[in-house]
Amino acid sequence: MFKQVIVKKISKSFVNGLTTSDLGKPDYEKALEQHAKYVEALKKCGVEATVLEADERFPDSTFVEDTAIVTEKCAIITNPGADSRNGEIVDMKEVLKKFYDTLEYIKSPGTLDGGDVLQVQDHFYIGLSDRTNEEGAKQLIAILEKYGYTGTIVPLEKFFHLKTGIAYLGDRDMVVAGEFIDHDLFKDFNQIKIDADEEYAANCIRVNDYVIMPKGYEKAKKRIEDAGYQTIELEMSEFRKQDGGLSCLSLRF
Ligand code: CIR
Repeated sequence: MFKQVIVKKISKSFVNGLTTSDLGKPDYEKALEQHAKYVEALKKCGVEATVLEADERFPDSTFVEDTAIVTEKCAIITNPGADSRNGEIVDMKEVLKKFYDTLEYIKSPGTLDGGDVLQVQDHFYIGLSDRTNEEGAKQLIAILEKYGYTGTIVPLEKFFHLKTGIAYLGDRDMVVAGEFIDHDLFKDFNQIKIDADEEYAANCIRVNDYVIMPKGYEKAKKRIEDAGYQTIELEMSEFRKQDGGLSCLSLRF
């Protein structure tokens, strides 16, 4: 059960954030609207939302997921791999101090983005990407082990972040796309497979009684619903333009 989420409002500078996509510049007003609906959807799932003010210094700072790993037993401040995003952790540290007695830290030369970390009960999968290096992943596993958790490193082939292509829904149900379909590490889960033309839908989140997923991916929606989940669909077009998915917009704990 998640009780809390942390989200951060979009800054006007958001439109100048990092991206590898060729989908064009986001529309700030539209993004604001989509973000408001995202927060509304989370509240519908029964969580309390801490909504942080926008920070113009950091265009990508609405993607709070990359700045921390939050669990039942501990919170870890990451060391984001993109230089322009690294300073985002300074404020997140202060916010998380309100929820956790102690904080752990990923330290240089280790780098790690929260988007590369997938929790499956007491086990964590950590993707090695352009943002997360082996040193960062190893530091994270060492920290998690102090709290009784375990971790596995997953080298990525194509995906931007690990969770760009995979989501854990609970009860051994795993949404998988691209390189994660029939991947050795995930083959023993009940795989809900996402077709190549709907890959963006693999980044969805289970929040209590609902799976929140991007709008417009009918095959993915049906497969998730056929697996027994109630879905909430959200328009994500403006975040997609900035390489952002649904999970990136919140910390859930
Ligand atoms: C970035 O490049 O860092 C942002 N434009 C997108 C971050 C997306 N975060 C995530 O997938 N966890």
